[in-house]
Amino acid sequence: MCGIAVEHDGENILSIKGDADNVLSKGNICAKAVGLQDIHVDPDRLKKPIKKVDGEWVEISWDDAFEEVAQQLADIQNKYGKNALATYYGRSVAHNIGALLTVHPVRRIFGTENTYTGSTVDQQPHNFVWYFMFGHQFLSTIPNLKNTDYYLMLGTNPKVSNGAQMATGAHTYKKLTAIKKRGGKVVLIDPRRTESAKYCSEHHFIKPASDALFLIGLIKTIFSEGLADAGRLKPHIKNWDKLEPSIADFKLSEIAEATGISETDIKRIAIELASANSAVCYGRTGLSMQTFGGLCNWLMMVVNIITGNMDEPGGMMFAKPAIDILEGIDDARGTYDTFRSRVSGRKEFAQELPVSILAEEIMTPGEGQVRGFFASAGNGALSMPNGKLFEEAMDQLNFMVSVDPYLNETTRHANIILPPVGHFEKSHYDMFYHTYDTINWATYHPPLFTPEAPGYTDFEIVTEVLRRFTVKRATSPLKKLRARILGSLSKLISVELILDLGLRFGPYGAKLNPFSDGLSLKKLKANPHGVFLGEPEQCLPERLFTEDKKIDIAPELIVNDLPRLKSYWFDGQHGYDETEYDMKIISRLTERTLGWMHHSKRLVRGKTACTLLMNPDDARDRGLEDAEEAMITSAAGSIQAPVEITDAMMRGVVCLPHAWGHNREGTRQRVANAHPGVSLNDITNEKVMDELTGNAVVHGVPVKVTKI
Ligand SMILES: Nc1nc2c(c(=O)[nH]1)N[C@H]1C(S)=C(S)[C@@H](COP(=O)(O)OP(=O)(O)OC[C@H]3O[C@@H](n4cnc5c(=O)[nH]c(N)nc54)[C@H](O)[C@@H]3O)O[C@H]1N2
Ligand SMILES: Nc1nc2c(c(=O)[nH]1)N[C@H]1C(S)=C(S)[C@@H](COP(=O)(O)OP(=O)(O)OC[C@H]3O[C@@H](n4cnc5c(=O)[nH]c(N)nc54)[C@H](O)[C@@H]3O)O[C@H]1N2
Ligand SMILES: [Mo]
Repeated sequence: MCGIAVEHDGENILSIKGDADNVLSKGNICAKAVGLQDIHVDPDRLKKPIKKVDGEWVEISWDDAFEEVAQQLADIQNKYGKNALATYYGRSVAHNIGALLTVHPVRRIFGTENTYTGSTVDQQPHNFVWYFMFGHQFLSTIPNLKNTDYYLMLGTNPKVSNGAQMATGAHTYKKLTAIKKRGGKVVLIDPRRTESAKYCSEHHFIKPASDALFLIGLIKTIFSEGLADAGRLKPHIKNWDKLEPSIADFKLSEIAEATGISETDIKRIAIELASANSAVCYGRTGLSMQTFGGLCNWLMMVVNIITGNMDEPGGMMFAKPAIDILEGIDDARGTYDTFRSRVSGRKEFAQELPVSILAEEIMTPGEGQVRGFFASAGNGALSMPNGKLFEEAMDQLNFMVSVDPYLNETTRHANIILPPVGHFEKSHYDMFYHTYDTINWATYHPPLFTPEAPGYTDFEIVTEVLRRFTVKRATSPLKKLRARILGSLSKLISVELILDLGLRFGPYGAKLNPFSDGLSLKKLKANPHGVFLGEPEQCLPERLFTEDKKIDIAPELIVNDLPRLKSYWFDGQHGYDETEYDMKIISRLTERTLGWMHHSKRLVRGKTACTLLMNPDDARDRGLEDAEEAMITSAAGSIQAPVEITDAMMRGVVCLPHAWGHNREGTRQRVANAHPGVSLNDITNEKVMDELTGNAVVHGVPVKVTKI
């Protein structure tokens, strides 16, 4: 979302710099922005549809491609039923307006229960908790770092990630420094002393997956010290009396032992946080992609609420985006357990099933078996737990289409790849991420270059497939005619039309008044650096989506997961053999790049990013030297990576970046393949998930590490 200034000569990009006048980012950018230049000119980026014929890829016309994709997908549903077709979107949908706008129609028109996204290897436990506490899965809490006096963060590494669920305009670490400068405190809880630690006041190692216990320790202390006070929100909270009893069984001494953080520190942090003028407790993927993702996210909300920091400056606040997607679509609020998966009976959340079960849905015969696959914007082979199994599964499909600009580890399993135009060849408005705004603002970017003809955006590709699919699925000539007419009419709907209407009828909109100064697409076009719409403002209880307009501080379903936490940590019910697997592996992001940007030469050059971080004592015990290749084995398999010895790792925990492993045959990505690394998800376990939410567990996977 950072504003970038692209200097070009009409065809070639000459430079990419931070846009100093951008309302949000004020000139800050990270390396990834600059890397876009390489992606733009990468000869491996696909420009035309390709089809696999006898194992070879051949270019085909767009018309043939659309026709065949629509026919194949329709045939599968005609023959085997709706659920025989699965859909999947990865992360490149999130900052991609055209792709994003296809999610809803794809769900409606394909109508399959086999709907999957990268959310369930990511942030879904946040959405789950917001749904049960606030009544809407996207009523997202955003840390108001600008005004806070005390920032407790767990399982997030903002120096590298820029903070994740807060649209921050890069250089988030500057905000940490600013908190300290004004006399505040920043506390980091992470099994690794990360790149962010040096911008914090203190860092504590924590044993992977024990954060829920740590948070319970804080909550118990806040109550026992008489510091629990929800302030202004008190009358709008229900089930307050159920909270303390639900955690009564957990003892501080046992929590200290399990987490590795002393009782004194837990108590001190709790008292400091609760006594600060303003404070905020935030955690991201280290908390959501672990065994207790749901509990962690609930307990974080509880900490913020009982210290009076929910919907308060310096605490958790809420964005008020120019296009309010929360008000737009009613069924986007969330749903739970309205259907279950065929093979293992997993519950849906928000009309999605956990991506971890996709392989079994493809590989298990029987009625409703997945045979067709529509995939877009994700490289699941590297990003899903047990990606190797997922690759085997994709090979068993009758038909797979990928909407993706690259022939990579995932799309190589497709029958047809439909590549959207480049990132500078389509317009952009960050519809989804504005719900995570740290300031309220809006910006629109027109396309910079004209694509090679014909050149279709994600939106145009997917809507065309849907149009033809609908005609092919229609069961009578009359229905076909209707589908054709509706299809033609739907061509009048463009991304720009949706944006203009969304902006005009949003909270800052001009409506249809030509004299209004309110927002419209025209106004955004006239303000290329963005339009500032104000600091976050208090909005509760009005903004709550619960029927009774109350926050449920102890949702029964979530509270009922506490016995699992207890038996995992205190009764040895963790489901793996500790003598065999004596270490835990966690992930890290790569600072300069991310998955699909491994195609950028300037981002991947230099020494390999794909090293196994290990504590010196653990290395010595195993006779491992720095830079030596080690074998890492889990219940799912083995990989090898060079060891990087560092006391930044907690004992018993090792760390590898994810999204690497460009060592598969049959891809077309010379830059990435020249810097392969290994895929951590070759050894993560798709069978282990957060039982409450169904989210994948990629942090804290039990492994053994041995000398080769
Ligand atoms: N450069 C770069 N930036 C990115 C991305 C990228 O790939 N590269 N990806 C983007 C995306 S899609 C996302 S979702 C965000 C993610 O943003 P963040 O969540 O901030 O990402 P991570 O750096 O993975 O932070 C997770 C942290 O959790 C820690 N951790 C692991 N297990 C545990 C545990 O059990 N307890 C605790 N307390 N900590 C644990 C890890 O050591 C790590 O430091 O980043 C975004 N930004
Ligand atoms: N072990 C482990 N696993 C993880 C994580 C972890 O920390 N550790 N992190 C998880 C998280 S937070 C995330 S978000 C996922 C990320 O995993 P993925 O969602 O798989 O993300 P990428 O690997 O970046 O793949 C993005 C895909 O989008 C394609 N693409 C790029 N631009 C466009 C476009 O404009 N349109 C379309 N249609 N496609 C495009 C790329 O070619 C690529 O195929 O991984 C998850 N998996
Ligand atoms: Mo993510």
